[in-house]
Amino acid sequence: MKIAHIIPTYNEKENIAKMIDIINSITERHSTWTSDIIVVDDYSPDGTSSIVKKLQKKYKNVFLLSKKKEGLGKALIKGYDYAVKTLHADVVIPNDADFQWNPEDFPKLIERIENGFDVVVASRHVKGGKVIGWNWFRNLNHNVSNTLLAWWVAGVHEVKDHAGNFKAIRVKGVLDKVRLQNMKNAGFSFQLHILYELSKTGARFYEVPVTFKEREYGKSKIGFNKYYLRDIVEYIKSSLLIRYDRSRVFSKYFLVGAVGFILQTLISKLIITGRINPGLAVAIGAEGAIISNFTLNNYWTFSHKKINGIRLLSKFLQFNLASAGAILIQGFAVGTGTYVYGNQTWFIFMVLSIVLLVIPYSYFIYNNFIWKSPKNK
Ligand SMILES: Nc1nc2c(ncn2[C@@H]2O[C@H](COP(=O)(O)OP(=O)(O)OP(=O)(O)O)[C@@H](O)[C@H]2O)c(=O)[nH]1
Ligand SMILES: [Mg+2]
Repeated sequence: MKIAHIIPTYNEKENIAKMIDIINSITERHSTWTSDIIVVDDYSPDGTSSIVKKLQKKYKNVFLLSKKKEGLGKALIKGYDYAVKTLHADVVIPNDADFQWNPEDFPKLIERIENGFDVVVASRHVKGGKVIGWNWFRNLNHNVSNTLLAWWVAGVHEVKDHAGNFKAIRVKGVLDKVRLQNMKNAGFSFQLHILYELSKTGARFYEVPVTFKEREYGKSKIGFNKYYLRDIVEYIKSSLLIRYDRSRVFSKYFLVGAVGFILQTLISKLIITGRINPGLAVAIGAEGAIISNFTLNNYWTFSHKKINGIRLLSKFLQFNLASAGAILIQGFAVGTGTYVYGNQTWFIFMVLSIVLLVIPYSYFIYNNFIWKSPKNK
């Protein structure tokens, strides 16, 4: 397995050599792994790059990408891109240089990739994971970005820890599907955005519990500096854009449902006028709507999780079953409503049951059963 480690650096002269040594010594213990190490340095004034250049004489697998200071996001985009397009890695592992994430944990991430997961996130928020030593300011920062923005506003629920850098990502069929060149994040919003982009590829996510501690050497780049406000504004913007993008799926689903409804009405009407049993006519109309819903949803609404080949058949049967559920829900709601309020109210209860019950029910079933992301744990 060809692994590319990506280490963004800004003033990490105390850390970078030790980090490279450790990654290489861990890799040596695994005969089936090879490691490349990409350091993306923003012309650190402390001379980080000259340390890396010296190490390049000792290690042939160390690559240095130097660029002007633009922020963590831009550095990571450059590193990911190099790992995929130039080094043709199988797995990409970004990590910080400062040892807050323990590089010794990287084999645990790879193990899950070898088990078939595509994105394995080192996590502080699953059982067994923890943070040591954050002050109230870092806690507040993290909770606002991770819980309020990433989880609630953006609605990225594939993982619980969205903010960290340390993770392992499969390239083939996953990271190589993400258009890195379209990602414009300058700051730490990249971490959330890349998780979202990866989720759209249908990737299987897993979170490995780890301990995150304080840095021993060098200074943190988080805090009140000239990039701080820019990065926060960008994070809020990213969260809202992700929410908007996700709601596009819902809008498409809604439109497809409306087309299905019209189709069912038209088909039923056409057949009814042709002297066949009205019950049969409505049933044929319903199946017409089911076929249209399934096809349009598969090739449009959920095209990012498209079902292909032989699975189309079993999924179509499942879809019919789900639709039968929707019919039962409507029948029950209209039956009960008209029983209490009289037959003339049937239309009100039909509309209410569609809006309040059938639309959320079907959306849930489609997302979690028919077009579910092949998931998680
Ligand atoms: N190339 C590059 N690397 C950066 C930039 N900002 C931060 N880094 C690196 O990204 C990693 C994470 O940055 P930190 O400052 O440790 O941020 P953090 O871990 O979120 O914050 P702390 O918990 O306070 O350390 C470190 O390896 C930094 O050197 C940047 O603008 N450009
Ligand atoms: Mg740090």
